[in-house]
Amino acid sequence: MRGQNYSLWSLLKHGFKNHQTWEPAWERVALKPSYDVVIVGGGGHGLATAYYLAKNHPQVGRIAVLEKGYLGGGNTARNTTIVRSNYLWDESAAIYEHSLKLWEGLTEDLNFNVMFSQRGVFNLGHTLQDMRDIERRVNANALQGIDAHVLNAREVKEKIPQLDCSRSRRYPVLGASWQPRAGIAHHDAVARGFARAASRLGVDLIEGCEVTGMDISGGKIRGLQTNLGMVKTDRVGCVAAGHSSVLAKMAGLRMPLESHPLQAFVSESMQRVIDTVIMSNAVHGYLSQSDKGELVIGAGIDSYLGYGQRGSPHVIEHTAAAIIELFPQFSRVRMNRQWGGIVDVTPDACPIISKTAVQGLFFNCGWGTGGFKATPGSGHVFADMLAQGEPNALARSFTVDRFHTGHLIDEHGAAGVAH
Ligand code: FAD
Ligand code: PYC
Repeated sequence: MRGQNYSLWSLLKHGFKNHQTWEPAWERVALKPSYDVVIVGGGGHGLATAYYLAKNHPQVGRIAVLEKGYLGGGNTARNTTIVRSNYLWDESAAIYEHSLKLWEGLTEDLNFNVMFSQRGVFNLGHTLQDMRDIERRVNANALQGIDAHVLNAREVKEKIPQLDCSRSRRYPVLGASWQPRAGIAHHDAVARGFARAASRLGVDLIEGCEVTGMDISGGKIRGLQTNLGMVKTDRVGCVAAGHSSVLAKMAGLRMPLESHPLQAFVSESMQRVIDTVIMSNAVHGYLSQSDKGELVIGAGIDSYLGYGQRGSPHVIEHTAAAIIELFPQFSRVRMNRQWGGIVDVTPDACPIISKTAVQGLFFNCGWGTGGFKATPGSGHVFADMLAQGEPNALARSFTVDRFHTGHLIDEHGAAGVAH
């Protein structure tokens, strides 16, 4: 429990008292009638935004995070926690690498163990075109100062002995890209760590508070309607992942976003067999093993649009087949749970971090299937935007204007999950 201020003695003491004397990690407060800045969405990104805003820009004044459910209960709770920065284009590699560097110091910064484990990520190549794309991306990463390597099939087999690399497979493994500094973190710990740190800096975290409308007049945001009453504010940051289009509509805006289900599932717990993260776009599946011993398995997106957090059974079937293709020995592992989240995908598979036509209203969305890894970086740059009203150098390329100017940043190949 490094970094959490819990000695063994205090764990035993609180454990025997049924946790009744534990201090709450963050303060429960009532919604106030007005704030200087309101962040809509209490997922990892919203909480990170609040934390960096309060920490780096205390002059902005009173900050609230409004969350319709419970903190970190959306995609933050539902994702498979892969963190890496091996994107193709300089703009995205820079923002994800900024995030990865923040991950590397996050436990210390928050004084909360976010269980960031740099166990490496492999992106497998199964065709000559896959291998050409991998080489191109790894070469770009070398120029960007990002640790990435091309491995051939023999080198992959040495590092992942359990992987079936035989040439007779339907999709033989020809090689992989490997980022050693990549890995996984604990999703709940990340949300709680940011929530606790933000609360300690005076941010009001309001759960069960759904934004239902926006007060806009004279082209400016004046306040928000919520199920708990009206809130006056002249600065709003929307960080609502799969529901960004719903919020945009309240302001009369249309974002270039599609909302798709994305599924994952976990197996029963077992001894440690996999100590890294393996992804394959060609067979449509990826996997790691949690600290509890479960195989954490994810799929490509469900192709239809929708807000149901479930997904269709055929995607589960297809993904299970893909995993067995890679690891035939897992065919007898039993699955425990399956779920879906809603991801908001942009036409170029890159996020939108932007002001809008409504003065004082900002959006941070469109992280699609890959936003967990961006949590600290996204919060950091969006906090700058909310404080200064303009994007900082890392966010500048991600404004919504790019869909008018045509300066798209196509990261479909690096998205890691088949779209
Ligand atoms: P969320 O945690 O969804 O936060 C948004 C919050 O806004 C929610 O809590 C929601 O309740 C709230 N909200 C919405 N509307 C309102 C409203 N009107 N009023 C108040 N609150 C509102 N990314 C990776 O980098 N690596 C991965 O391995 C990975 N795996 C994934 C696997 C799955 C199955 C899924 C679904 C996603 C995965 N992702 C992954 C993507 C990642 O989860 C998201 O990009 C990221 O979590 C988005 O963060 P967030 O904090 O914005 O979202
Ligand atoms: O972006 O690396 C990623 C990812 C993995 C699984 C879902 N997204």
